[in-house]
Order: sequence, then structure tokens, then C-alpha cells
Amino acid sequence: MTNMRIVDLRSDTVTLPTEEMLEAMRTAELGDDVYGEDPTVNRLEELAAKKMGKQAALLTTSGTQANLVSVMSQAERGDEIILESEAHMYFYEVGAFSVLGGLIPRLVKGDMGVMTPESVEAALRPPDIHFPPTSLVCIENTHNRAGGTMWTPTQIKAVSDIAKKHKLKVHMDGARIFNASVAQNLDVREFTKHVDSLMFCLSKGLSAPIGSLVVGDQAFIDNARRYRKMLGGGMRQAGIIAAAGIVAIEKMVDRLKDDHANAKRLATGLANLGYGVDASKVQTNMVICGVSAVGTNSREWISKMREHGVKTGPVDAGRVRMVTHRGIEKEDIDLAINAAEKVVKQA
Ligand code: TLP
Repeated sequence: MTNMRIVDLRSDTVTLPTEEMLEAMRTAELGDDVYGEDPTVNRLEELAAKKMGKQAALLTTSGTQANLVSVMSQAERGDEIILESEAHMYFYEVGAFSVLGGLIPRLVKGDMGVMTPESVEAALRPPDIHFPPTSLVCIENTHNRAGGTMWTPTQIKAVSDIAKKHKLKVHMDGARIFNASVAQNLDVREFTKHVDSLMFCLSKGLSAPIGSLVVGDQAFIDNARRYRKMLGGGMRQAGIIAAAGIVAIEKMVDRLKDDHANAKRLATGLANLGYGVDASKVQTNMVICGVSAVGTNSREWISKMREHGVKTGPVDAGRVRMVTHRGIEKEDIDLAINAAEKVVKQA
């Protein structure tokens, strides 16, 4: 058991900063960001806004905080917001938008995480004294619980057109938007131009240690900045974080395609072993795999894989998730497939 190689496929959030990031952090020019005086934060925010084709950006502590300040800025307390039924914001963010934002979710079922304009329009209710007003549509690209699946710019535009028609704003949880842009070989602005606001994470596949950015027009960002302060996210010498974030945006995007190739390889290997996974549906860096197909459940499977040195995470009782990222090489994928084969034989 000693010196066993551990292959950690639980999430791309486990990535550690690169040497270049650590050096950038060590030498970063710093100031008090609550006064707007941290030059490195300012540089990162300008870079992020430009990259995304929007007026302004705001560095936040996490994706959860970024989504929260975004929706609090785009909707009033008591409003209803439309979300895909398995949205990360609904599923994994501790109910923040309801508890802290006073917002009510209206869930729309998507196909592989993508909602149609018809289904969004059908969820809208006419003004009526009984109903909370709807003000915002949230989309998730790539979609976590659907398995890293993507919206295309055309699909985003279609939902955005419906939103505009009904005077609703559109927010994109783009935690992994660069995975979508790399996988579709399109500039990220093709995805962002149809939404009013978005957030994206520095600390997932891009490997920075901390931080997410909120992007949109200046008035929205001014509002989001107030909410970030309210939530305790005024971070003073945050240039320490921003320095790594600049490296993440400038240097770490193109390599995401390696993660996508590894995810395909993993899915194909697992499918060949009889697991419930369709490799043709693996679009970016996630593999959701049905383990009931081989006669086990998530809890048991995860624990057996762990004994073989492979860390994975649950989606539900019968499905598990594996995420590829920097530091996971082809050999690690083969090791994971090998482990999954041993587990099938044990089951
Ligand atoms: N997702 C994490 C866990 O929370 C599940 C992961 O391991 O995938 N939006 C999306 C689509 C996300 O996947 C995540 C993180 C977030 C927002 C929140 O980001 P953080 O973890 O920085 O608050």
C-alpha cells in the first residue's frame, strides 16, 4: 500500500497552482482592494472583462459567491428565477439565493443540461397577484450534474431571445465556460455575448488556487461589488490570488483539451467494461458513470475504487462522477480503468 499512486478524479477543483502561479503570487504588486487600490486585482478584472467581451469584472472568493452576488444584483427579493432542474446553483450552493437573496427557484428540466426556449417560455407565468414576478433566467455551461455537457452559442441565443422578449435578464454559471469554448473551438465571447452576466472559475481546470470572476456591464458590477462586501468578500491584498488568476487565464486555457481527451478515453474504457456510460455523450472533462449496471452502488464502488488508489465522487445512489484535470495523465486514466475492471470482477 505504501507509495501507492493516488489518482484523484473527484474534481478539477483539486488542481494545485503551477510554479509560474506561485512565482507570480510571490512577486505580485499589492494594495487594498476595498479601496480599489490593488493593481494586480485591477489587472485581472480588466483582463477578465476584455476576454469575456463585457464592460467590467469583479474578483470573488468562490464560484458560489460569484453566482450569489450575480443573482442578487440581477433580481429583487421575492422574485422568481428560472433554473435548470439540476443546476449547481440549486443543487450545491446551500440554497444561498433563497436564504440570502430572497429568491424563489422555478425549475425547468433540460436535455443534458440544456433548456429549450419553449420550455423556458412555458415556465413563465403571466402577471397575476398570486405569482412572484420572474426576472432572471440562469443557465449553466458546462453543466455539472449533466456531466460537463455544453450549451452552444445558438442554444444560448435562443433562450436569451425569449428572455429579452419577456424583459428578463440572463445569467450564466460559466464555472467551466472555457471547457465549452475549447471543446467547440470557439472564442469564449461567442458564448458570453448572449448573456447579461456570467461568472467563471479560476480554481477548477485552470488550476489557480482560489477565486472566480463575475462579468457584466458596469452598473451590474458596481452592484455586485456592494453585495460582495456585504457577504464578507472584500479581500484587501487580493492581488495574491489575482496574480495566479492572470496566469490561469493567459496560460491554462488551451491545455483543457487534454482533459477532454482523457475523459473520452476513460468513458470508452468504462463502457467496454459494461458500465453505464455513453462515451459519445462525454463532451468535456467529466464522466458520469452508472455503476448499478455492474451490480453495485455508488457508495460501495467509490470505496472499492479508493482501495485501488482511485478517488471518485457520487452523483446519486447509482451513478458516480469522475473529472479529469491537470496532473491526470493518460497512464492515470489507464490505471483507473484497470481498477474499475478489478471492481467489476469483485462485484
Ligand atoms: N462545483 C464543485 C462542487 O461544488 C460540486 C465540483 O466539484 O464540481 N458552478 C458550477 C457549475 C460548479 O461546478 C461549481 C463547483 C460552482 C459553481 C461553485 O464553485 P465553488 O466551489 O468555487 O464555490
